[in-house]
Amino acid sequence: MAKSKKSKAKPAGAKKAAKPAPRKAPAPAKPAAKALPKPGARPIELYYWPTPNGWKISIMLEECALPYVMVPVNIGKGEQFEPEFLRIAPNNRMPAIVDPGGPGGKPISVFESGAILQYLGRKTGKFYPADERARVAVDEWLFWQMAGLGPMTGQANHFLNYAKDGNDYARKRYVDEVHRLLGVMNQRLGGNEYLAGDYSIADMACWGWVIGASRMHDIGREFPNVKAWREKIGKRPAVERGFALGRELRERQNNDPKAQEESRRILFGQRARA
Ligand SMILES: N[C@@H](CCC(=O)N[C@@H](CS)C(=O)NCC(=O)O)C(=O)O
Repeated sequence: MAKSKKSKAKPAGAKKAAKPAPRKAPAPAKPAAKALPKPGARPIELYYWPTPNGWKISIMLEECALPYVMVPVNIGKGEQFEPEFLRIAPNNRMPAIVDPGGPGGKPISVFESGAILQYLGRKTGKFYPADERARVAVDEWLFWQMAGLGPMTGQANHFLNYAKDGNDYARKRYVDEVHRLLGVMNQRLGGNEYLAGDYSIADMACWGWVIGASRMHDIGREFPNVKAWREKIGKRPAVERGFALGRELRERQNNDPKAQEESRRILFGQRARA
């Protein structure tokens, strides 16, 4: 990929950090055996902030031992609106990736975490079976997460933590829906070790959101199969590394009340920008 193209793909906000921050393996997890890049191959750029949607991709990259660099997109500062980021992720949401070695050996950018997981699964042949029946099962649970568990847990979190006052109906609606979804998952995991056959991108997609949902419901008591699954997956070294990626960025922001206030102003009440 030409140099100028690469810099085009980078959000301007990330320029403050001069270069993409290289991926750092967190201390407790064992380093991954990196897949050897082809001579001259460039790492995948991961546009990222440490949230459940971001973790899906850092976990998949770690699981596949793909070389990558993380480019922070500080969504609390509005870096998701930088024109250069919007060029690769027009929905002003992270995660997104740029793979310099895309189809035909040419760069490709991908936004939407489900599409990224499927792309990486097809690229590597890992965690996304080629057999059509097995793939349909993975897609079912992946889309279940994308359309259900993720958005509903996100809304429940909003009404529990950011917009409590006067919103009893909304809070109950979303917290109940998360409860229903956890019940569906618990049922599924009753007879299955993972959501769709072997450990797959569907499990990776759901895991971070189950961490969030576990703060809303007592999953140990009500959904023991979900809890056992969450813990088993959480112990995978690649999951530990993917989950830890950029944690310090978020902690820095969480410890700064001014940054918190600014972040709410940017994240809430968004409307179309002409
Ligand atoms: N459907 C998208 C959702 C991504 C998403 O909601 N990302 C959030 C962080 S978890 C974000 O970038 N928010 C920025 C904003 O709200 O402006 C995906 O799965 O990739």
